[in-house]
Amino acid sequence: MYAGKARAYTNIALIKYWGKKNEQLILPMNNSLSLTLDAFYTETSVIFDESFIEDSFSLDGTLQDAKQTAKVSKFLDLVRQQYKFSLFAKVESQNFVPTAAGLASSASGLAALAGACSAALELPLDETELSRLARRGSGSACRSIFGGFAEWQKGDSDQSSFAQAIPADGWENELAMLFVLVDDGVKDISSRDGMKRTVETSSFYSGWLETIDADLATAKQAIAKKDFNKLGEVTEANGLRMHGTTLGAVPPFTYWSPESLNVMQLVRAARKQGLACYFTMDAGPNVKILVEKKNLTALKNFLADHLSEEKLITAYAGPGITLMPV
Ligand code: 2P0
Repeated sequence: MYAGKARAYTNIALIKYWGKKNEQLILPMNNSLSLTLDAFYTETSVIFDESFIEDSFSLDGTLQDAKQTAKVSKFLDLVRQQYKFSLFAKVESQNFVPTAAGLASSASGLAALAGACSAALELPLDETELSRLARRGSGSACRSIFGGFAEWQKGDSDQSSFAQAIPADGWENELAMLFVLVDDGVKDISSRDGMKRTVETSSFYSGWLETIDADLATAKQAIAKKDFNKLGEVTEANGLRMHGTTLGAVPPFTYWSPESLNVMQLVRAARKQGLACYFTMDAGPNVKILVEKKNLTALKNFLADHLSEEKLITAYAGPGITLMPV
């Protein structure tokens, strides 16, 4: 029997990953930059054993169906193939999210799975290699190997595409991210499908690629200088540009709901009152607001006049992946 367990935290991109140049290897079109957060994480244990006749996967104590298990098996197949191993596995995952608000993340999930596999099989992986392995499960997972800020270097091969930490001299601990949960009845388009459709059909996608390097450079400069407004401005602009590409896709789509737009307007209104805060969004209607810790209470007070408090979840910078006792 080979057993391992890991905990990985989710991350939110400030400069987004949007589009693959190689779907099988999950090589992205552009570099991305994220902040790992403490509020949402996944713990996953993996046991490989001769007695198992197939892979099984349970999430939050519930055994998953064939479709859900197939996604996990696909990753396990990769590990088995890469490390010349043939046993089936029992995978047990627990998502720790403050509410059942659809915030479960493939980043924390696949990073934890990669970590648990590497622990179980005692693979001698350093952080770079673990990041590469997690990337094969889900692109954004490669950034969750690291705490604080991380940049995913797109690379041009399996070998050269991985994330690395961006040291910020502890500045990340002065920041907060406020999640605003937005109810939405619309059926999701997964980020995987959404980015694929955008790359293949959006006439705006070339504009995304033309501006990404400048955004990334601005974000890294802002981190180096601990310049919150500069980081916030480029975060907000880059997120909007990513979402802009979806409107040029065929057929067009958007992850925004009317309530998302309301929250964006509230952030702009807060800024007009002198409160420095900036929004970003991912492949869903929730809005995340980047704010300095010292202004968090003021921001919450401002939002309280417009939103119910249950819609808000506060997150701070989180740590990198940790291996745990089984
Ligand atoms: C990001 N997203 O940088 C971007 C912004 C969503 C919007 O990475 O296909 O689940 O597994 O590589 O990592 C979500 O995409 O996609 C994502 P796959 P993933 O955070």
